[in-house]
Amino acid sequence: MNKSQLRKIAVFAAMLCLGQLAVADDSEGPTAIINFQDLSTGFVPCPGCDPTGDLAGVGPTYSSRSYTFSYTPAPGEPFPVGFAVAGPFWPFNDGTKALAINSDNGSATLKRDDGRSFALAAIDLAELNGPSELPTIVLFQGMTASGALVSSEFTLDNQTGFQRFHFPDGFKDLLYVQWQQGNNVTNNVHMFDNVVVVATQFRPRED
Ligand SMILES: [Ca+2]
Ligand SMILES: [Ca+2]
Repeated sequence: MNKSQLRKIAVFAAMLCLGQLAVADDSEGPTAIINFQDLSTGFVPCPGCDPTGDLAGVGPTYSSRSYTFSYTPAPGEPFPVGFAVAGPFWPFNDGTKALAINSDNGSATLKRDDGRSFALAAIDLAELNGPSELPTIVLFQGMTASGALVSSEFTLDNQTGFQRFHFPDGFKDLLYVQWQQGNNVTNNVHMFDNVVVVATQFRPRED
């Protein structure tokens, strides 16, 4: 067993210990999967109804499980549109509810509500408007508590429906993660779901 493997085992053991502490402090545990299922577009399917009606604005922020996604308008965006929820009948969705940055070049920032650091483990990504002649590439950039920048880029399969992407080891001890919607000129637009986050820093019990 080499040093790198030993280091990984040590980190994993430390995370297990942290996890047990967290369960003592936080009834929801350290891991959260943010799935957007509490959102609604108000769309009711019916014969002849246009399923593209199953998309609705959410506003500039969305909060769940003590995390918040914040919308940053595209440069020069005159009337910021915020996030949208794509419902289960959206033609390019596959039966779930997902969030989208609702403007070309708009951005999302994910943070913990208490400002403490977290790890980002995985995210599901899909082409918002289905397959395209353009590639769908999403670049995630984060900053750690020590000021280091981390990034990871995922390329989607250009088929309707979600794929799960796992973040590299460096996506931990993060203060925030940001990513941008496609520009619809060189990069197709995406939506996201099932964001798996792990709280890695905890409030002392006396707080
Ligand atoms: Ca969902
Ligand atoms: Ca896909």
